[in-house]
Amino acid sequence: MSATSMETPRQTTVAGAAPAAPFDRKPLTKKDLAADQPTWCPGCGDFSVLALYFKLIEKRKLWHERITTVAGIGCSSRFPYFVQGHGVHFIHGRALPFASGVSLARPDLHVFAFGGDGDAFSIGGNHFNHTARKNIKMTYVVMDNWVYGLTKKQTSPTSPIGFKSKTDQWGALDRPINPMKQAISAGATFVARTTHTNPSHVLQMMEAAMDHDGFSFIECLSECVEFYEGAFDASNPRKGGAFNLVPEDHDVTNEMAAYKLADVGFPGHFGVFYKSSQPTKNANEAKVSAKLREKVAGLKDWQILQKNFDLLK
Ligand SMILES: Cc1ncc(C[n+]2csc(CCOP(=O)(O)OP(=O)(O)O)c2C)c(N)n1
Ligand code: SF4
Ligand SMILES: [Mg+2]
Repeated sequence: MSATSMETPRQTTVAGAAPAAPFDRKPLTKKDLAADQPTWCPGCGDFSVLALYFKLIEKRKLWHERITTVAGIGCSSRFPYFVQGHGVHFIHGRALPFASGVSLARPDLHVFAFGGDGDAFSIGGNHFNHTARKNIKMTYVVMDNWVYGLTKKQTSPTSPIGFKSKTDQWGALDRPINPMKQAISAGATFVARTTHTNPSHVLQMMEAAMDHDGFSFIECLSECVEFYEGAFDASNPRKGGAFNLVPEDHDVTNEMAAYKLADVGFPGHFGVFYKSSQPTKNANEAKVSAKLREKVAGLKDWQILQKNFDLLK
């Protein structure tokens, strides 16, 4: 069979499974995927996340028509600019509503959303909660640097108390949110934590997240060397810190146990905290849609639309 994407048959994703290769075709490599020289500062943790995304695409043979890369606004959210593929650099805090639309309309591809702690938990906080509770199938990687990087050092929702920034010159006063607790309590069905300083672990978490049928969330610590240097040293063995994996006896299906794990002070644990199997909005909507289609069998899509408009008259 020809290897041109024009002739590639549309493939429906089996619930929970990563899109599989329909026929022998060379995987995309970093060379095919790198769109531009990232404009991040030298040493920024975001480089590592991008490199591992390329690795994931190559390893899992995710061709262009099988994935899309969505982000909001921020240094981390520049991500889709640097990926040669389908994607969008959207509005600050609105990556998830956009990603939800793609996910619901295109069950044949996997949506990856990337962004920062501000994008996810400040302006996008409500979208985060609702996308999680609706269990919309996608993978959301929050590159948490505990600061607003792009706008040059304001306090973010994950900045620790006492952090001195342009908005808190005498030190941050407000208690930070805990992304893991937030995700678990919002209803995310896959919740994991990793750090840019451990590349193989980042890749492992991304793969597990992608294979999950539902809303999969990863908090990836990603150091802002410009405005919060050394923030994560305590989690980096090369800087004298400790990288502790989730204990082997942790039950990932136990929500309370996951919550307890998330309560451990920094550097905490790394790995999958929580995973549960719940119906996705994608599956629920598909059922409703199939039922309604039975009632209008034989009509073309535009005729169904016209019927709906007529009802509104
Ligand atoms: C509606 C809107 N409000 C505010 C901004 C300004 N702004 C751009 S990025 C950003 C925060 C970025 O922080 P974060 O999401 O943590 O990403 P980082 O740059 O740290 O990766 C803000 C406040 C904007 N672009 N749009
Ligand atoms: S300002 Fe910080 S987050 Fe932004 S590119 Fe530079 S190091 Fe990375
Ligand atoms: Mg940030």
